[in-house]
Formats: sequence, structure tokens, C-alpha cells
Amino acid sequence: MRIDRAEVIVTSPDRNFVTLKLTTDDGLIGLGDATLNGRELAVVAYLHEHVVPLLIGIDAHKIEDTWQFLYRSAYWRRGPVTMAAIAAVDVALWDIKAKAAGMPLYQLLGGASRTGLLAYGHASGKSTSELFDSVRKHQAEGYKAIRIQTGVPGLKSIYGIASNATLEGNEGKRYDHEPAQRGAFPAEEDWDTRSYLRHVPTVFEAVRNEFGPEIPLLHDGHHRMTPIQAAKLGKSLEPYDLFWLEDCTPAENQEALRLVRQHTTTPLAIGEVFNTVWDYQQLIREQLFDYVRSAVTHTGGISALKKILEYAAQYQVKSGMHGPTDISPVGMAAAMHLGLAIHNFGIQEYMQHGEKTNAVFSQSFTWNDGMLHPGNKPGLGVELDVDEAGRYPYETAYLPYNRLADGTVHDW
Ligand code: GCO
Ligand code: MG
Repeated sequence: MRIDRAEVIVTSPDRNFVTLKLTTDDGLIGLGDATLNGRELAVVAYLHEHVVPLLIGIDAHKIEDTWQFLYRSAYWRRGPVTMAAIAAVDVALWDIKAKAAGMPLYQLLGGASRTGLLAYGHASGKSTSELFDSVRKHQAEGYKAIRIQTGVPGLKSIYGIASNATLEGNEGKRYDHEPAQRGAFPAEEDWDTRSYLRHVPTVFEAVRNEFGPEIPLLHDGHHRMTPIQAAKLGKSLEPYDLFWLEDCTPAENQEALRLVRQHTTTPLAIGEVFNTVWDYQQLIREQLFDYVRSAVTHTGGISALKKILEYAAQYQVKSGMHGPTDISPVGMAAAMHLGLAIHNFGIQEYMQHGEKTNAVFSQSFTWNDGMLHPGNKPGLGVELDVDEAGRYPYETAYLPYNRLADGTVHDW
């Protein structure tokens, strides 16, 4: 079974997605997600110019060998563009192998270790009452675990809160700030860490008083704090029993979490911007965190993320795979198959894709009572309608960025 055709499909139904479609000589199709939010075309070029020509004629069954060949023959290692491109090939080959076997992909990864995947959604609001409405809306949709992001008094727009996020204004429309905003330049947001640190614990106190002690609550710091500020936040949130505090410090400095860890028992999650096991080496070995945030899409695919998670398992670190809408339905399906199979599954982030996206990608997963399941179709269980995809050409879009009151650029 050889690869006969390799196509890179760019589509922008509700947002930009990059998909690799591999076709074998016996007609099996494999899909892989290569979407790198805000830098999509860099991965398209990497695939088009340097990977697609190497794939034609290879044995589609050789997943590990192809991974090693693409990683090592490039000489230049790691990095989000390279690893997203390799991920797309890896996932497409797993899709093909599982279709050839006539099995849902999770069966080839060891079989199901659980009946479904606990998923969390994103509740947010500029004010506490808007936030409560958003939590209730998520509960009504079945979510059993909820991320809490809130506006901060004095700040106009910040991560996790759409600038037009009033429920009234968006009636019926899911909050979706995750699309990088379409436009030729990144939108500017403002930031003040002291105001944030004062405000967030009051919000969690209000949420616990309103919704009780049971519901797992999460929060994303989105890389904005210094280690000592993060330690302070973790400590001040301890009474509210968070499931996790995510990306409390900029992720590239693994050592920063040592200091945070010394001061707080609030569980920590990090790694959505990481792309190899090396980004986790110290974190895992020293048990400096609790949840691996990497997506299959950005970490070299199922083969590579499975290895990271198996390493993490030896240290009681669990999965918490990234699942915003910038992970395509193909990437989400890959995450669900992997999450179902591994032993150390923790939780799966799940923001729901829009209708246009679901029309481009038909999917077999189920969402029942707060739990995801990838479904039982052979392969990933996702099909791409190329004609439908063609209706939505790529649109330039950027993630926002941050400035402090004095104009200094800050981490976003
Ligand atoms: C999350 C992430 C996203 C990222 C986005 C960037 O926890 O879901 O932080 O919100 O900002 O995926 O592309
Ligand atoms: Mg995050």
C-alpha cells in the first residue's frame, strides 16, 4: 500500500484550517491536521515544498519510519512549523492504517481504556453575572467541567473574553474568541497583572458560592505572570479547589515552575505551545506540573504525543490535550482516539466548531452528558468535503497581542 497522492487543503469556514490529505494506490484516504493558528501558510509551504514530494511512493504502513525520516532528514529539528507538518503526515498515516485494518484508530493504540472522555468548555464574561450565565449555558449543554475566564476591572479586552462578549449581543452564538481575528494586523489588547491578581480570586469565590464545590473549574493564565506572581495566584486560588491553573508563566522556561510549585498545591497545566518531548523533559522528571497541554496537531502527531504521555505517566502526570477551535475536527478526532487509549488521560478541552466547519468536516464523534467519544468508524472517523472546503478560501488572520498601560509589549 503506497502513497499515490498528497494534497494540502486550506479552507476557512469559520476560521482557517490546513489539512493534509493522503491517498493510497488502493484508494484509502488519510487526513492530518496541520493548522498553526495565525501562521497557517508557513506550514502549507513546508508541506508543499518539502514534504509532499517525499511522500509519493512511500509504504503507507511505515508510520514510525516515516516520522523518523521526516524529523531526522530535515536536520533542523523541532519548532512549531516543522512539528505541525510532521504531525499531519503521522495522523494521516494512522488514519489510513486504521481504515486498512477496518478499525477505529483507538483500537490500534491499545484499545479503549475508558468509556468516554471528560471534556471542559470555556465559560466567560466581562462581569460576574455574564460569567454565571455562561456557566449555566455550558451546564445546560452537558459540560461537567468548566474553564472560567473573566473580565478585569479597568481592562478593556483580554484573553478569553470576546470584546463583544455580551450574551445578549451574541444570542445563540457560541463565544469564540479563538479564531485569530481576520485582518491584516494583530488586534491590540491591554494588560495589568496586579489588577488581574486582585480580581481573579474574588471571581472564583463567587463561582464556588453560586455553583457549589463539586464542579471541576479550570483557569488559563495565558503566560502572563512572573514565577512569583504565579505562585501568589496559585496560593490565593487554593480555597476554590481548581482542577488546574494553566500556563501561569511563559512556557519556554521550564525552571520557572519550580518556584511556583514550592508555593502552591493548585495543580498546574502547561504545554500548548510546546512541540517536542524536550520541552517537557525537566517538567516531567521533576514533577513540576500535572497536565500535558500539547495537541496532537502541534507535537509531531499521535506517535510523538503518545511517547510524551507515556513518559509523563511514569511520573503521574496526565493528559490535558489542547482543544480550542483552532485544532481542526481532524486534530480533535486524533486527540479523542489517543485520549481513549492511554492510561493517564486527564481531561480534554472541547470548544465546539461552528456549523460551516462541521459541513466541511463530517465527523463520527459523540458528545453525551459531558463526555466525548471518537466513534467507531474505521480510521479517525472524519471526512473532508473538498468542494465544500473550496467555498471558503484562506483569509489572513492574526492572534491578538498585549500592551501594558505604558505601551510595553507583554506576553499574550
Ligand atoms: C486554550 C488556548 C487557546 C489559545 C489558542 C491560540 O487554552 O485553549 O490558550 O485559547 O489561545 O489556541 O491559537
Ligand atoms: Mg491555553
